[in-house]
Amino acid sequence: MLFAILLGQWRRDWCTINLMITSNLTLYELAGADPAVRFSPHCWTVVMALAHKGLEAARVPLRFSDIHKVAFSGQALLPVLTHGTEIIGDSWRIALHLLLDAFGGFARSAPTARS
Ligand SMILES: N[C@@H](CCC(=O)N[C@@H](CS)C(=O)NCC(=O)O)C(=O)O
Repeated sequence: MLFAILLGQWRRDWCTINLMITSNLTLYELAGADPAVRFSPHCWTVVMALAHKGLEAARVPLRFSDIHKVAFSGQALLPVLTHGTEIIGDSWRIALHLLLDAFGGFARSAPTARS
């Protein structure tokens, strides 16, 4: 019994450590003058995809006048997600990256087509 408890704790710790190592993620999001106000539905799609996968990302609020800061992504819309050295724009492409490519394939459910 004690062994099972310790094993369970170890697995939880390991998953947490693993997540911290693997989720080198930064999400650039549209925000209002108040950076706490995040009103973009496309950015929310990504926030929900991150939550679905249980991933933590650094979230960078950008106002319309700051969008030039994601010029490194080769386009001028938000959201943009960086995952290590990968740069991904477009909420749908980001969702596919999170759900299918990068973090262990399908979790509980994943979309099969954009609707
Ligand atoms: N197809 C893109 C659309 C992204 C998009 O339209 N983002 C808007 C915010 S919701 C934006 O960045 N607008 C900035 C602008 O128009 O200057 C996606 O799904 O991510």
